[in-house]
Amino acid sequence: MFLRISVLLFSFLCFQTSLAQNAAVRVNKDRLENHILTLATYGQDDQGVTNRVAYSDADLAGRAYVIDLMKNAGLTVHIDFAGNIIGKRAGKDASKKPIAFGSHIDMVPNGGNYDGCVGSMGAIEVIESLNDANITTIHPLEVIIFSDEEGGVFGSRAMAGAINDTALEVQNSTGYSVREGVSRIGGDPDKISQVARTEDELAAFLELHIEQGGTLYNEGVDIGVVEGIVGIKWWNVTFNGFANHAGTTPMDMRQDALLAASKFVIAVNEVVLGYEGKHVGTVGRIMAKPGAPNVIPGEVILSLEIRDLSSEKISQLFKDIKVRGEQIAKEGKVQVSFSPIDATAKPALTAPSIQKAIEATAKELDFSYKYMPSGAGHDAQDMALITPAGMIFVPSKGGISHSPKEFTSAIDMANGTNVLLHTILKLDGELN
Ligand code: HGY
Ligand code: MN
Ligand code: MN
Repeated sequence: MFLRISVLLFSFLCFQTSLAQNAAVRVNKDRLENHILTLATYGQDDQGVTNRVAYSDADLAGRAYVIDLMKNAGLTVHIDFAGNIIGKRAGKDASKKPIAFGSHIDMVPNGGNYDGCVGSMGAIEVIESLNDANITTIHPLEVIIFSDEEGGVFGSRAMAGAINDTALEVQNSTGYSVREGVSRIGGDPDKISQVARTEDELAAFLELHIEQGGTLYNEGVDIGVVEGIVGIKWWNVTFNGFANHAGTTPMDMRQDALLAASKFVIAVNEVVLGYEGKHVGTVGRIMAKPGAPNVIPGEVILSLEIRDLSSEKISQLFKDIKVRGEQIAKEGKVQVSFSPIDATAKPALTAPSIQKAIEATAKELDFSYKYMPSGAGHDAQDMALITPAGMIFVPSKGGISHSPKEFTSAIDMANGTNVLLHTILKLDGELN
């Protein structure tokens, strides 16, 4: 009897001690910053600006660095058919579903070193901090570095089973199509459908990310608890006119595709501003053919992007924009056509239970926090289709992002990573 009570008491004390040890663990700020700064050297030019668009040589080199970091942290690493890098760490109970977390390391052209990288290096830092503190979680853990996030959350969409063949033909600024790019990074475009994970495969997904807006930075708030992530739709809009001699064709006889396209750019802005709400619409790319000073442009292809938390709102805005485009084309004696680009991210809400876990963690760690939506797209929005998902935001200086001027301080990155670490530990104790 005495022996049994002693054993019980001993186990209870061990449990309390391990809880106290878990509560005390903190990430290594300097190591995290060092990894961020080293990752930034992959694709860096002489001016110190990094270009690491998905599928570029720089992306390949950056991914190799990240794989090394993951292996050195003791993860068992593999690349799935979509090119996602997945690192696994066993838990105490192999029958439990893994808790997954991660982000992306690819960039937009001329992007910044923090978008995606903070969540990726933060995820690896969580593993290293657990290693340092000798903590084994109950659930297995998975670090996921998603492929080609900036080309329409490709890797996470594949994991959510939302990729069609047309998505493989989308080209990015490297000139590679997704099909070619996926092969370059160790995936297999013909087996993408096998990457899809079922709804009961993961216990949860968490993503740490810079806010990419100025709210946290301007208000001096440490942590953003993300409530939902906007949907994003892209189209190619093509104006076809008639390429003709710019010196001999009178002004009233032209079918100038670029003139019509220019009016369209303004119309997009007017339609978007005509509705109340936080939706946005952008023409971010334009190409005029044949592209010579002495030829009236015969064809213009431009991009159209619309974002909102509501799919209905996106459809309504597109409908109005299309009507305006057709009017402009008619007046300019040109044709217009709209073709969707298969890079759609659906609007997604994060799981309230995970929002609460992030909030409770921020409070325990004594950080100020704020609930907020995300105007940027993220891998978490597709992961939300297959598992309860949550996002942690940290401040981004001046709200600048998709720019080499993007910056998040080492302390803010460490704060967010500590919230990520302790939210994982909290969920590890709470989830089945
Ligand atoms: O474009 C976006 O919103 C994201 O940064 N991929
Ligand atoms: Mn981005
Ligand atoms: Mn990102």
